Amino acid sequence: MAFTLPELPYAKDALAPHISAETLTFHHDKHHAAYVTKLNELVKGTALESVSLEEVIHASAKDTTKAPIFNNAAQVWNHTFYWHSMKPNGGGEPKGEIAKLIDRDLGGYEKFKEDFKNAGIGQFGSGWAWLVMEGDKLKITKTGNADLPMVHGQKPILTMDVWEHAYYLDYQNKRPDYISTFLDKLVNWDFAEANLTAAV
Ligand code: MN3
Repeated sequence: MAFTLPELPYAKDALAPHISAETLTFHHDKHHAAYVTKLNELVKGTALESVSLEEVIHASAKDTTKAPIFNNAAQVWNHTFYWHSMKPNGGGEPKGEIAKLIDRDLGGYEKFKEDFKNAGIGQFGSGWAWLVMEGDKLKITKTGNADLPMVHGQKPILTMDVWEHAYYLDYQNKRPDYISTFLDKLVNWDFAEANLTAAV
């Protein structure tokens, strides 16, 4: 069965003015869709055609001859996770267990914001900033290109796309402004809380 492009969990204009409908249209309908199309081309007629997306990612991560499969499969997964990491009227300080772990492991919300922002800014070129569980600790991390926590023994809680295509139409070269807006207006802490519950 072919891999399919999941629908966005909200309308294209639902994150405006912070992320425009134009950005989401290009990002979901063109970029995310292209990764799905390419992945299906690459696995067609192979054993990876009939396994789950996660299995494709794990199988191809360890095999450098399968780098194109890994890159496209991981980007399909990353984007789906990213859409859910945002919501209309999101952002701001979290509540619940995630807030307790941010206090316990990351030095509190203000320190988390500073460090998460720096992870996004400090990712040279394309990639992702993440909140993950590593063992029983909450951690901020970043990955290059398509790389993702699941192949490093970490459980993803939240992600932010820092590829230029995620923000260029709305913020041009100002990646720090996009990141601040992500944190203040868009983060879906309910999604993070659900992922935390599943991870522990
Ligand atoms: Mn992207």
